[in-house]
Amino acid sequence: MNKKVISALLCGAMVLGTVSPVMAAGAAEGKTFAIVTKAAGNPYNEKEAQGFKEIIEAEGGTAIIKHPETATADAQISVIQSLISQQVDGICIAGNDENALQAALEDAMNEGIKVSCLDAKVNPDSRMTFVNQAGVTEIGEALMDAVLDISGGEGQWAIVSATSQATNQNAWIEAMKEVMKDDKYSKLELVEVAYGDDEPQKSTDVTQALLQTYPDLKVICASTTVGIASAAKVLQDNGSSCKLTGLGLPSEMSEYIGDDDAHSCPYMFLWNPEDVGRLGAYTSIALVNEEITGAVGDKFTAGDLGDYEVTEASDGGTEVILGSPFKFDPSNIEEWKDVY
Ligand code: RAM
Repeated sequence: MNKKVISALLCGAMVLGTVSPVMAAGAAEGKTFAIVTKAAGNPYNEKEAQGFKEIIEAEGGTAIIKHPETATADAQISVIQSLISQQVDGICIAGNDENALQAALEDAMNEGIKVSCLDAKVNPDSRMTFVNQAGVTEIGEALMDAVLDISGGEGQWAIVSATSQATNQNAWIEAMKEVMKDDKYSKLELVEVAYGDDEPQKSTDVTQALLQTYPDLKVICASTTVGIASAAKVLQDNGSSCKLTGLGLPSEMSEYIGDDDAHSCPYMFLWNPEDVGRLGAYTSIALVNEEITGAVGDKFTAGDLGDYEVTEASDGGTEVILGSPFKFDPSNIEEWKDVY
């Protein structure tokens, strides 16, 4: 069939309404899409950016990857300003602060740049939609049940988080606290939330400090991939009786996952960070092509990831949820450690 016949048939089908809004091949053609992560030196951020770039380039666009020097709002503001002057078409950002980026991101949107966020959200006025890795409550439940199970149902536990401003971390911590109100967790005592700022050394230091301050600590839940890898090493090297769970990259955690005393982490959770980046890319493309506006009910197809719908987020803005958290334990860690 020649091209004209195919396009005539497609047009006819569209008029009849029989073709669903599948993104055309080369949907990013001639456009520039930036991803701004939290900070350089975080393998999770690098994987997100890798997934983003892969899709933008496969769709014929130009991808710009920006890893700010530090995980701060200020570092991201200067990156956003330079992307505005470069006149990019889309920005997808993992916010280091919920509100502090608003002026810069509003400037970007006023210039016609389509702004979305992924991983850690910025407030509803600062974004068109948020690509969320998994439901916040679902993550909170998975982590709390792990703490309950690994502690044997009672005792002291602590959280190792990233920065105190990280909206994803704070939302998960709030969700855990909410879940913990249920009677079945009544014998658990959350003694401290420590911040390792997604820096390996600081995460190591705060883990050591927790062990010193709370000699009876039963479980540490590290809700960050950087924090969990550092905490795993401290606990395992010390032969500590305190166990670990949280959110980690299988590639960084395989040597620590096990059911016996020689391993610090019985099991943990995550999702595919490359897929977070891929969905961020598809969302940016759909926004730039004005296939969606980021409003509740908008639908689009994200290549092999499947069909997605924009839904209402708990902060009054909107979000697109990638999927559910996945559990990594001794039975499957070998399979996953080479994947991400
Ligand atoms: C860290 C970052 C990131 C978070 C993961 C789970 O790498 O804080 O934002 O989503 O952990």
